[in-house]
Amino acid sequence: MTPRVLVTGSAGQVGSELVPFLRSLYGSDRVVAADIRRPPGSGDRGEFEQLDVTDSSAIDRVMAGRGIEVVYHLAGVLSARGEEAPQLAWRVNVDGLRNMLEAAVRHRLARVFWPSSIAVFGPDAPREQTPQGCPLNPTTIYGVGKVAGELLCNYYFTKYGLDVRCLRYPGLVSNMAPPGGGTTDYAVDIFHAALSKGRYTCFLREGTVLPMMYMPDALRATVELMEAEQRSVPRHMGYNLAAVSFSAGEIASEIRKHIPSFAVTYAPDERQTIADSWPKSVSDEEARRDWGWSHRYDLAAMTSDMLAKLGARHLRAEKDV
Ligand code: AKB
Repeated sequence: MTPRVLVTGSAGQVGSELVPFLRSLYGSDRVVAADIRRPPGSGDRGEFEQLDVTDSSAIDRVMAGRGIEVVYHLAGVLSARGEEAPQLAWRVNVDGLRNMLEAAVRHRLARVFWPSSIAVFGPDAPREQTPQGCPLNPTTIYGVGKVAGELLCNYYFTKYGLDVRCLRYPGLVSNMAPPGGGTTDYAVDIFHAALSKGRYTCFLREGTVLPMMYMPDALRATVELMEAEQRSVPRHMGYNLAAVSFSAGEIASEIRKHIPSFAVTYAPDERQTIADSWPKSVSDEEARRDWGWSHRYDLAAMTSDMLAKLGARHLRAEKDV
């Protein structure tokens, strides 16, 4: 029998694509979406719970009421927003995770997924092909919370045998969900701007290289990790996960192959400091070895698919006005 799954942060960047993906795999009635607010127009799109993850009694109520067996705990505040509101970031990202892990033990959940990030690394980590095991000294509250969260995940595995699985996502590029408060969001904004205005002002410098991934790869990685045999997942802190690394200038040039007149200017803001503290590329050797991870989308394939999917949606929206 397919287990009953809860996805927190279901209206966020990963959640809004992971929920339909999981429903297509396991059936709509097996996947409950939860977020702090009901997203507009979601009324007829499957089971939904309004849930604040900082409220542990609310988590208990949903888990017991819905008979939850597996959780994808995605609720979180991203890096740039976290620097504006560090207390909120800690409350949601770390206290929320601890509440979820506690509830998972109480309700004897079979498995929990939690997203970590390349933000666990700081300026003293090697910038290229950052290895799985190296100093974790992040300089953002988001990164500090991700390190604390990974340690919590490992603690709950060691102390209570809770099967927590965790990926260090790179920056994610999605043609569905709008970005919200991340440092890598420029790589999504740039596509919308290219299609709607033909020009874009980027908040990072042209040469800033970051590890990135197209959302279909991220969804597949998440489900492949969660479906892997327990013996193939010896690591309960975050696995490094990689696909492609590119600079802001390189993605602009790739888009220009499709839209030759696309113009980009660069006006770095405070997010540049965050980007400068992160790796340019990470080594995901362990994920590839342990549970057979392999990415499918490079920069060219991601750009073609993004422009095709977003372009069709922009055309439809224009026709509707
Ligand atoms: C962010 O930019 O905050 C996230 C991340 C790399 O974790 N996309």
